[in-house]
Amino acid sequence: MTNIHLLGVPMEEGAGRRGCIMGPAAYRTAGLAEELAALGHSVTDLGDAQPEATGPIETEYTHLKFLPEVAGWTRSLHAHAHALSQQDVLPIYMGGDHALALGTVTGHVAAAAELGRPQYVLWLDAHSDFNTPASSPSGNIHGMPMAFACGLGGFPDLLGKPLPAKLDPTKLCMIGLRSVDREERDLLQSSGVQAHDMRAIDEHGVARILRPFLDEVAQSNGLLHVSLDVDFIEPDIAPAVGTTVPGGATFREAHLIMEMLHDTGLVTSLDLVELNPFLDERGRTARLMVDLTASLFGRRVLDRFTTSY
Ligand code: EXY
Ligand code: MN
Ligand code: MN
Ligand code: MN
Repeated sequence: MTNIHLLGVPMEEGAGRRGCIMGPAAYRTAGLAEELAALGHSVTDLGDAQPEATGPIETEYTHLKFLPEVAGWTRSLHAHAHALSQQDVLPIYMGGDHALALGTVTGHVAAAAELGRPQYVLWLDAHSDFNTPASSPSGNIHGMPMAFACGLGGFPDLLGKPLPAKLDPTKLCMIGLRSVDREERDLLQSSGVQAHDMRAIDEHGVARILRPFLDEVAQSNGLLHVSLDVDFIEPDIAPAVGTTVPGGATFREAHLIMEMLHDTGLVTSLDLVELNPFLDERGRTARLMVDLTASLFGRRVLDRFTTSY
């Protein structure tokens, strides 16, 4: 039994189009809390987080969009994540766009450093979200959170203080990549991120890619934050996302990852991001994300007697 705390993050300013603000409500409507409780977990819905108020944020990179708003969310979520990691709970951040990881990941990394335990991150995404302000082609900050968490240069003062601890890029494993900008790719490779593109899944399967990473987390007594972007999944079955890229993970590949994560018992925090309910088809993407989360928390595929999509 896990003590799960749900925190809604109704933010959309990091993304290039509107709609992710409705994500937390869609997870509640799709029954996330009820599904997790039915698996025997204790579930507390903390309601929605609020951004801190900030003044203007200075930067030489004038193409960065919604800087004060994103900074306000980053400060708030960093504090929430840091505080939640000091309780005996497993937080699920119901996004909201992927810029929320600027706060959640840095908050968990800071808390892990205080504990003296290594923090690992599993990034399930079509994109590596490893742009810096200088490399970003769009100015959309949801394309940058992992570069920020790893301490790459050029970022304005989003956190309101220096990063308390940097994420070690060699402890960051990305799976599902199929849209990486040119300069972003160079940054990824020079940083030593464990990056796996869709071709790696095609050639080896998800189990062979994931298992060595999970073994590494276990052997080093690490903490594991998982960040699941809707666009990791094939858009034919998960259309409710503003950044669809064809050739994503199949239903079974995504579930297998969740099932393997459950078996290890290593996951200590989770982001569910980029769900844009405005783009959904009768709630099917929200329900798929709930089902994947349920697999991560112990639901077995053979226990599913209905297919509602
Ligand atoms: N790499 C592109 C950019 O930086 O604009 C696209 C980023 C999309 C990010 C989505 C959420 O994963
Ligand atoms: Mn993303
Ligand atoms: Mn602290
Ligand atoms: Mn993405």
